[in-house]
Amino acid sequence: MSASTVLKELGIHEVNSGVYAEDWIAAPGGGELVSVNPTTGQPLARVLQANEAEYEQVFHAAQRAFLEWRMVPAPRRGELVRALGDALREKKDLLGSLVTLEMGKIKPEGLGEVQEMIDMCDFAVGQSRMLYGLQMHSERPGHRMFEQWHPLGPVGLITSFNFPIAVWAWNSCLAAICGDSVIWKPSSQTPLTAIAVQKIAAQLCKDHGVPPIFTLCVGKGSTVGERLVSDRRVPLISATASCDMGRRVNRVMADHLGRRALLELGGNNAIIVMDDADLSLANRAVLFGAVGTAGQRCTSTRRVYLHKKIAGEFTERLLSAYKQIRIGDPLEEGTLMGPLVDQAAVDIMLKAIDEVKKEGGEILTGGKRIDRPGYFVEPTIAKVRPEVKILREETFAPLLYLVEVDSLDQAIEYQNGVDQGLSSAIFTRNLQSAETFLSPRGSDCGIANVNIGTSGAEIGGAFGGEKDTGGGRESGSDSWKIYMRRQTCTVNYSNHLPLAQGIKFGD
Ligand code: UN1
Repeated sequence: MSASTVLKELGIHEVNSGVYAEDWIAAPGGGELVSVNPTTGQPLARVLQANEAEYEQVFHAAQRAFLEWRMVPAPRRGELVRALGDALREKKDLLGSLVTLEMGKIKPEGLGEVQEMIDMCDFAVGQSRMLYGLQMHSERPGHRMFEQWHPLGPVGLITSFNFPIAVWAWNSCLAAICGDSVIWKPSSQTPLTAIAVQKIAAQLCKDHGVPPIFTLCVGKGSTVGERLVSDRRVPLISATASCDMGRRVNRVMADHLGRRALLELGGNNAIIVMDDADLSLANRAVLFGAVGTAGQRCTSTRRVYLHKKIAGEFTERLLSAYKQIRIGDPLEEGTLMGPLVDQAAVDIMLKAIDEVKKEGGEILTGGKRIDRPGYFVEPTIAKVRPEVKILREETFAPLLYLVEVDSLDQAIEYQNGVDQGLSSAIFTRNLQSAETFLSPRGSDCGIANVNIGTSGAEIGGAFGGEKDTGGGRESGSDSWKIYMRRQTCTVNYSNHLPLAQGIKFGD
């Protein structure tokens, strides 16, 4: 299918409104944005962004929708999300292709992204009947005590280019069943994918006769982003971004007590390969973790700690696997790695490679930009000493560092010795090593895996990380709770007024 067919089928025109309040705003006044195909460097289409006044319109629409939606029973809210899942199933191929066109990940990963949305819909439909609160036994006779969960309000959602729509689904599906509305500010690198999803979601609300709980506000970070983050009427900001951007969000929100920030920031993830590991498994995991999505996942593998006994053999195997990587048009079958998202991403990678060299690292393969249109780079492996500074930074690119270690303890120390704490993995056949890695003195990350890589997490678990990764948790497990407010209630059905803690007061 050609690019123009994909765009046409998803309702994308040459110029598009990027702002949806109760309906599409015809000609938003916040300036034009050009969406570029990173494979060719050529424009795909243009988008008109929101200005401050249009942000206000979006906020009010989301607020009005919330006031109505919060009174709809949660299982009925789930029906909307079920229909969303059905619509996504129908459009899976088109949306997957658009993700590939606009962001540059290979088509199977584009399809995987849409599948992640579909899975999230299924999960949320079930969850809509399981917004459980606990019941406690009151210490007072004739009293009942329990907690209940109420909808929170309009949720501000800031998403990143690398998972332009899956992260929308993680948040929006749960927000919807929890009775919230959503104000979505997508990445300026992937506005078309956002518009395509918004069209589907908005139409569903209309078809189901429910308030327009999904809104969209494409705009500059300096106008819409700042406004959303500093808007105290928005009780929750869920942001996937860099650590620097997360720090900014936290600083601004610190002035507004009670507002919540759900942050999913930089990863800098590591894999430990022990001397008893299945090297073929470990190799495949490192390959997918480092080269998949051209190294542009938060969960991408950046560092590998190799036990010295297998370091040589593992490195040989990995280098020969890197020779097989087919780089090219991500829509073409058989391609394993597409382009980086833009020129800035290429520059950042090349700068990091310079840094590696300056610090005495050895480039084992790659290291250069590829001479063709678009933003292609060579997947790169560098052998470095454990103390080099660049190991502490997350470079959002296919740049992998190999480090030799003497023992499990040393590997864990190095792995944990960075500021970020998203995903981690160990390859070993030794139960003690595996369990030590998972124990309180093991990995300090939000995700810790044994014999699988750092990336490609399922939606059923809570997703997120510790330290500079921001501490937020999204998608599965009990992540729904952040989209609701907890209320503890005590009901007295007796004729007496006993006080807690046995206090006697005036009788
Ligand atoms: C991200 O890169 O922001 O675990 C999310 C994974 C995906 C999600 C990554 N399920 O790689």
